[in-house]
Amino acid sequence: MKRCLQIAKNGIGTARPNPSVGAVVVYNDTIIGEGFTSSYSGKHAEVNAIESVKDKSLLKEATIYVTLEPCAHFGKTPPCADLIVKYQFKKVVIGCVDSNSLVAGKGIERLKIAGIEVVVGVLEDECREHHKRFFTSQEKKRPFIMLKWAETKDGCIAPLTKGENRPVWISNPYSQQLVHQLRSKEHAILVGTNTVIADNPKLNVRSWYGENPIRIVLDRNLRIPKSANVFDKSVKTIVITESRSLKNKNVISNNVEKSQLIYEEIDFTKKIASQICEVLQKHHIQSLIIEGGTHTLQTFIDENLWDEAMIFIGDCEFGMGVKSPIFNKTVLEEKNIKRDVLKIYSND
Ligand code: AOF
Ligand code: ZN
Repeated sequence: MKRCLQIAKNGIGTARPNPSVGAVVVYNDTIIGEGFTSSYSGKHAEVNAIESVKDKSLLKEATIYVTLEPCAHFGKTPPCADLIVKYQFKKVVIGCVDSNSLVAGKGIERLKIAGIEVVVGVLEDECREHHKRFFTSQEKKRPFIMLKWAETKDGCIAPLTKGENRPVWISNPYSQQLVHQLRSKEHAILVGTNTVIADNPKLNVRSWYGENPIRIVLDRNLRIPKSANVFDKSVKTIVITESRSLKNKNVISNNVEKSQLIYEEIDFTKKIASQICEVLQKHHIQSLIIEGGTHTLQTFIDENLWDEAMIFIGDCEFGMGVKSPIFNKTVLEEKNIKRDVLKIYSND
């Protein structure tokens, strides 16, 4: 199962919104095949693992290990459980159950009915952690949300003065690379209007390899200039705005699938994080990294819509500056939910 988790990492960022599953075929204590989920709408991990086995006659005596319950439905591909039954595997070892209602135990049931020995729950926590983006979107009907910011030793996220000096680099070059690695794993990246106007970020993956996330920008009054990097059309950008401003500017969003620039309307007078989550769910966006600014991050914290936070803490001090977001301790305690807050210091 550890090997399954290792190879499953290869599909993060490409399999989505499918979970990147890892599968390993073992015969006589030897790995004879392995595979992970192909790019979206492609083959599932089990299919790739089985196809990689040269001598299919060995499968009758083999065990297949998978991080996620084999599927039982006809989606973009036929059921993996049927394929495992067809080859009469001896045993199937599963990391965790698939919470997709189309599967949810039906894959396990099908294998058992066919007389195959099934073991469920091997490295279950690690497998659920690996599939956290998929599980969050299936179970909470919203994307997995990672908060990310850099702050100074005195708890500032940005200097007070805007303009020429921005963006100000708080953390070190290694953390910049880590941020780009994080971006390559997440499906979308979100920032608020002020961050776009002050920093003109590209929000893409540069110091790492992998796919660029879809850019989500909040722009209530359509204040972001058309020349901003987020509108360079190199990556899909979704602008979250207010219907009033959309009507005023006469912007039409059509052909949503193909368009590189999409406008979505929400009501900014109500809680906005939950509305943003609904928009992202509609676009099948499975995970989101929020990179600021303070106000945007704080909105998601206050509405309790986040899963992990990564905070880079630099060596410098701003004295006067924009304060970084604050976690609401009572929400954490009341909800008793496992929250991951990772602090990374400049000299780490
Ligand atoms: C597996 N193995 O490698 C993955 C599974 O539309 P489809 O056919 O691609 O099915 C997508 C669903 O299948 C997905 O929502 C999840 O429940 C499961 N993913 N299952 O047996 C895999 N990626
Ligand atoms: Zn499958």
